[in-house]
Amino acid sequence: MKKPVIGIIPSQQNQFSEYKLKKVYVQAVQAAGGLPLLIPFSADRELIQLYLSRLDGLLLTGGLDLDPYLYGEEPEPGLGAIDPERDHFEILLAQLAYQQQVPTLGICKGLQVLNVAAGGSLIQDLSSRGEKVYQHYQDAPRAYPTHQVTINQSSNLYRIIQKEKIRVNSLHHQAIKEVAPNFRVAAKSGDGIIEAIENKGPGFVLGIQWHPEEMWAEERTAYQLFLALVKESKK
Ligand SMILES: [Mn+2]
Repeated sequence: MKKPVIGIIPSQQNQFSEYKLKKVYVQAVQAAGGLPLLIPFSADRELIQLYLSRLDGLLLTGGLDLDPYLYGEEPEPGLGAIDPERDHFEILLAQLAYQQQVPTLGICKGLQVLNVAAGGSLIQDLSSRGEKVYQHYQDAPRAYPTHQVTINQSSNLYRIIQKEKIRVNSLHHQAIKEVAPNFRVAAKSGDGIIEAIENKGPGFVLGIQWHPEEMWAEERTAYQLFLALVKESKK
């Protein structure tokens, strides 16, 4: 059986000397019928193109904060740690993948990368917004859903999940500020934070602010996102 090759982007640890990737991302793609392939970072455009030419789909994973310079802002006090090497690689990768209509699912930082790569911006630290926002970095176990999101009924995301309101886990302290022109909002939490974006044009590009990879085994609405990526990557 032919399985679509899904490129997965790792993060770095130990002062950026080692790659690391939570196995749940790999397991979710495997369970959905994809063939996961871990993609190392590169600053070389030609090399990134070569990797992309071998991929049927792309999974952008969670990680550190994005360098605000990439969306034209100076760092605020609440900004967390950044990995400039990953950011520069991943922004270019996301731009090239978008141009070539490689089906892409971005999770957490992955959603933020998709948005910034296409010209959008981020809220650097939600806690600086005071008590008007929910707790978006939960203390609960990672797979446990702690807040609700409302899915826009005219969105592609709604076609995948077929529910208007779902409960999700939440492990982010940044969020989308301005949505990039190519994207539209697909889901929001009750405090007005953007929790999902998707491509307005042709091609499957979906960004999810929560962490379905932590919930896929027990939560159908999380598993459906990986099924959708693999299905689109077979086309
Ligand atoms: Mn959230």
